[in-house]
Amino acid sequence: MRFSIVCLFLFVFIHSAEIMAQQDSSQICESSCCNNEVALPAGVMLGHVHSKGEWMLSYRYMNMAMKGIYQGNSSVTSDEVFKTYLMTPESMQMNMHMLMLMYGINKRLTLMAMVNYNQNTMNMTMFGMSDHHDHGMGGSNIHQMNSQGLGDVKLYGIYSLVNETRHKLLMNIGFSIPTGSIDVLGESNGMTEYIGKHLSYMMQLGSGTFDFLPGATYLYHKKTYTFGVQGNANIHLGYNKYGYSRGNEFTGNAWYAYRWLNFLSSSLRVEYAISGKIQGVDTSLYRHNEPSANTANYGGQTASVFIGTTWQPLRGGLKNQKISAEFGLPLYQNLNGIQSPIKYSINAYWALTF
Ligand SMILES: [Cu+2]
Repeated sequence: MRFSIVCLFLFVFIHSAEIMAQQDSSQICESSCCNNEVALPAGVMLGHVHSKGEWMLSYRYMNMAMKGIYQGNSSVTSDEVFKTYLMTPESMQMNMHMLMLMYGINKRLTLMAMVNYNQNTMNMTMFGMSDHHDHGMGGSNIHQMNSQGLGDVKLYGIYSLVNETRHKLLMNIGFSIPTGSIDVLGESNGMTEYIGKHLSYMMQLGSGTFDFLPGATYLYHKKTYTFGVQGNANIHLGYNKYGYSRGNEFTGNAWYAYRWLNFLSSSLRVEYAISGKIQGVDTSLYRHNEPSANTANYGGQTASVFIGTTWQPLRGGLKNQKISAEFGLPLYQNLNGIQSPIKYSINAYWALTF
């Protein structure tokens, strides 16, 4: 008897505390519902929906720097690479500028269109001219490859399956349209091996195929923090006009974001990505030029950790805007064949809701 009274008391206590907590957050919610939740980290896309008729314009900058040479999960010397290839990678910079537009069809479904502008730079050393063999030739032994232009256009539908104060479950389905060029040629003043010829797969701006992009996000919201997990896949449908298909990718994310002040939050995120080798081959590429010209040197597994911060004013003239940034370092990399490993990543994000 005593036990059941205690139980009843506990139940009423917990239940009313829960109702109070919900009322509390719904009161804040009235003014601007979506702004009330602790923001997603800068590198997480597709983790939210909009209310009916609401628009959002956003810009995301992603930078990835690669340096050195890995075979599997450890570094190898350039001499090792020269056993098979004429050139060896030194470093690479990938810059992606993404412009996104979102629109809430109704309270469950939001559509998103995204267009990318990509800039890639790869530095390589020629066989016989690496530091090891160099006799005072200075920096002239570094050869650079560049590519830039529009990437693939992506269209998404994001559907809210569960939309409670605490728990949110979102599903997204997207398609990538091959607007990015896979015809990028070497510059006339560039490396002789690539003048007027296709640059390697990595330097091309798109996949050349239609791609299927399914994913899901789960969010656990509290007043001051959010815990989230997200999985996204990129499945390349068929082969492109040159007869190859990029390796399918899966990316998993888990993060914790904590709000210190009304307008300021920090996040810690772990990202795991796995991708396959390129299937098929671009027969115009000579695969012994350098590792990225060989389809065997693509794909693998990487795990990275990101720290981030978001500035999101809840009131005032800038309350419809959000700015966030993230810095990431690799924890683990196991790459297929010979590749340049990731050194660091930077994500920056700006959004305007209207
Ligand atoms: Cu949005």
